[in-house]
Amino acid sequence: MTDRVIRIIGVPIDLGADRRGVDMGPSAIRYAGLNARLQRLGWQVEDLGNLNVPVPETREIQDTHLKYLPEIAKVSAELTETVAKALKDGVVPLVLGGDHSIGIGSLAGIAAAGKKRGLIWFDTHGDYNSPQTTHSGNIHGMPLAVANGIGVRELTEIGGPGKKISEENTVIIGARDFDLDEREMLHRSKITVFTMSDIDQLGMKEVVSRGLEIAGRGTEGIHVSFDLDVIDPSEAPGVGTPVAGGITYREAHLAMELVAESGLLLSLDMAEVNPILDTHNKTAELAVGLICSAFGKKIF
Ligand code: HAR
Ligand code: MN
Ligand code: MN
Ligand code: MN
Repeated sequence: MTDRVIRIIGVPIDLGADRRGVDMGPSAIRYAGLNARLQRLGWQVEDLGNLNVPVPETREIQDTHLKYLPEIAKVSAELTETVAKALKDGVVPLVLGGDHSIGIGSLAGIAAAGKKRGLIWFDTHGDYNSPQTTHSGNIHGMPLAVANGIGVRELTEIGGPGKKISEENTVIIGARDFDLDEREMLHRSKITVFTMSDIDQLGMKEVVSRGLEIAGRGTEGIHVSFDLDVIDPSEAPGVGTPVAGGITYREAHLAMELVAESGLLLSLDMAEVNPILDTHNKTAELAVGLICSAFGKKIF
């Protein structure tokens, strides 16, 4: 029954983002009843607690193009090992952010475990900046680029040299806010991008079906990295960087239900919950609901 074990890994990090608060994401998500709800779905849950993450007040920014690089590199390396170990142990890693720099360690951990996996990245943002293209210097705007070998070696070589994703099997869904050079780089890559406009035109069902086909083609399964800011701020106000025009509550659930139905899901990140900006833990509760949908909760 080891395939029915979910291992929760909390990463209370906000060093990758400007706005403080997403470091409290793992607490808020647990408070919303994550463990008990997964157990009710029939999963065994092992909660590892949180990785050790320094708070920004104890550190100084050294490079304004790569804020908190040494600290984020260290946390990412630890997350890489933790995720790789989970996969070797045959359990399902569920990584709770924290800002989306957690994607660096998740994807490096999957690669380090020798798994060929597709990736679906639900996000308002491309997270495909380099130290040259970033306007903010925030590393949470870079994890997908890092996983694809773009950026400084302190980040790209975590878990070993080489790309951590297969571009052909990587899909972004829900994007609506790119930096100009970031957009150019993504156009030049083989990553597939479904924007909000694509979702408007095709519908979420078709977009996710196509995404699963692309991510699942020739792979052992898929990793889903879910940035809560992909959801419209009216439904998910508690996120680090809210942007209008996002997916609805039901579209988000439908996406996760389709992921569950595909049987392809092997690991999951939930990122960017910001309890300070949330109203009565609404966004954290939504995060728990989406995790449950992804892990097989059916309405009927
Ligand atoms: N593109 C902008 C930057 O690089 C904003 C990135 C915001 N990222 C997240 N994660 N919230 O998706 O700073
Ligand atoms: Mn993101
Ligand atoms: Mn985002
Ligand atoms: Mn620019």
